Amino acid sequence: MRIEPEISRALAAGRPVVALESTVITHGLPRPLNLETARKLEAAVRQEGALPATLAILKGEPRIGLSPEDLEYLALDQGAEKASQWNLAALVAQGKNAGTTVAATALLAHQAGIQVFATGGIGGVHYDAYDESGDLFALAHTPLVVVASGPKSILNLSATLERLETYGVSLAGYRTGKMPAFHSSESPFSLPARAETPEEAARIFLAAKKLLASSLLLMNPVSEGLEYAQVQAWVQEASQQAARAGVQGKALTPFLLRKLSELSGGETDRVNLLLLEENARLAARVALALSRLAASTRA
Ligand code: PSU
Ligand code: MN
Repeated sequence: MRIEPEISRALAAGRPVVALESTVITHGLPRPLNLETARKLEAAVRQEGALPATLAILKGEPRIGLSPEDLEYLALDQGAEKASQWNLAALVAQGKNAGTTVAATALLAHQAGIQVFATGGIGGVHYDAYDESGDLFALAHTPLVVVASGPKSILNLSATLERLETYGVSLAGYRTGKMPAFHSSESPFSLPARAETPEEAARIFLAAKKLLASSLLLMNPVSEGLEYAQVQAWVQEASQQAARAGVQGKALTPFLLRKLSELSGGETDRVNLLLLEENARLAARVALALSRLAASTRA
């Protein structure tokens, strides 16, 4: 893998770094909104005082941190693939370009020594039987803080929460006891813990690192979301359309996100952008808290 020099210096010095995924750039958002958003997320992390590292596979090389030119190149590549763990090795060996999902980003970020990662919403258990995102496996096996607004609203939310419990992923709501549902700030499902501050989240992660091999999934409710019942109705409609069109596998999540955008007249995209930025900011604050805690234990 290639780590940007600025990022390796920051990591070596214990300064805060936040990993950002890139499937949201290649498959999650329409062009040119994807590039604008990717730039905005990096700027938001910097504004909070941390260093952003957008991860991707470029010409077969896992890249930790992208230059502005690399970011533009990836965002414009219509043929970029979607890297999860099951195709990561082939994409690398065959020299491909790919956006990295939560699953691939978590793995590579951890290997690079990054501790905090921000995304929009995690993949999980779909309504389509036996379709479960590789994100769940990655969360179960990677010691990292993942900041997300819960599972994506297109998923079977209660099944996803149960699976997170089964896999022993540490869960905490950020200032909430109810699981956020991506476009909605609240769902009916209760979380096992909550964190009131970035410091508290950082302390939970430090305890998790000593006890477990899994991630801390910090669930951050979006500040201005959409009503839960309304989003769920759109999700049912979008899921039926996917079933009728025979959309399956890795195409399902991007298809459902586009359908929700159409059904909501663009409202879900507005909320998606907002929550991505809010999660990037919170992740930066958690990374700062982790750096401070590490410095105080060294002192
Ligand atoms: N968050 C967003 N938009 C996205 C995704 C997350 O706001 O497009 C991506 C993530 O990269 C996540 C992927 O890992 O969707 C899940 O895809 P699947 O369900 O096929 O595993
Ligand atoms: Mn899937």
